[in-house]
Amino acid sequence: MLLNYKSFSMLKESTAFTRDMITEAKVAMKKDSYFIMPNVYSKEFCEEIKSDMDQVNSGLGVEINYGGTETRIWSAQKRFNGVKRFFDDSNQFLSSVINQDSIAGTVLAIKNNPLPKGGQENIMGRWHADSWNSQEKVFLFLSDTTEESGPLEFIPNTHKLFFRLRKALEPGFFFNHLSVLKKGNLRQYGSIPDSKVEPLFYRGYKAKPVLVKAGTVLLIDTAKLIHRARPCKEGKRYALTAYYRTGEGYHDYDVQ
Ligand SMILES: O=C(O)CCC(=O)C(=O)O
Ligand SMILES: [Fe+2]
Repeated sequence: MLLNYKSFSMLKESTAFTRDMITEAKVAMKKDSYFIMPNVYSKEFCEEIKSDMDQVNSGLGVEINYGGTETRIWSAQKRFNGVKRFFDDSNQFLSSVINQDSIAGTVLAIKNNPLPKGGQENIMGRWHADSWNSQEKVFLFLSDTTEESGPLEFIPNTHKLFFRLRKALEPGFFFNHLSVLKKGNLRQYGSIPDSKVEPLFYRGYKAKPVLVKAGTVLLIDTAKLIHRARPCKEGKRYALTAYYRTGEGYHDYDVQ
């Protein structure tokens, strides 16, 4: 009880997250490794950040991928007021949920336009888990997501220890066992081949695309749950991601 009171009292009046959200998030993270919260931020708040993002197309900490269809703006909390507020809220929220003082290493502001038609190279090989040890991310979806807009999707129940241990032993799933033997290092696959993920769907696992309205927040342990950004085919996708438990300086830039 004392611990709970302490974590509640860390919340300032102004935060977007309620005590009930924290209580429920604690339970959900232990059980499912994710928690979705609709209507945390207003449409106006999201629109302001989107128009800020539209002003930035290049410079320090800005990456353009997928033939110009994706813009990644790193350390966005240092650039935009709205993102700074999300960063502060998210830090307080996550600190309370995991009972550990936490500050996001960076906030990524990401924007996707539809991929050029044809070409499979940007479609396959997207499934992955971020690392072995827990790594929380807090997403704020700034635009409504649809099946076609390239939503984040993940496979529930792949966070369970039994599943992960079994798959760690399966050659070519998380690890390339041949290279482990040869080089003696446990190199994790940057991606899990689609051919290894598809059989999961025949065995009862189901991908869950995060289809939500703008203003929804998702807390997820992306180290544990297998996930991907589904390719964007239609519409625009804007989102923020606060990264926790990342290495020192990971995609953190000294922008003004
Ligand atoms: O952008 C996304 O929807 C997912 C990206 C991803 O893999 C991650 O944030 O870990
Ligand atoms: Fe990831």
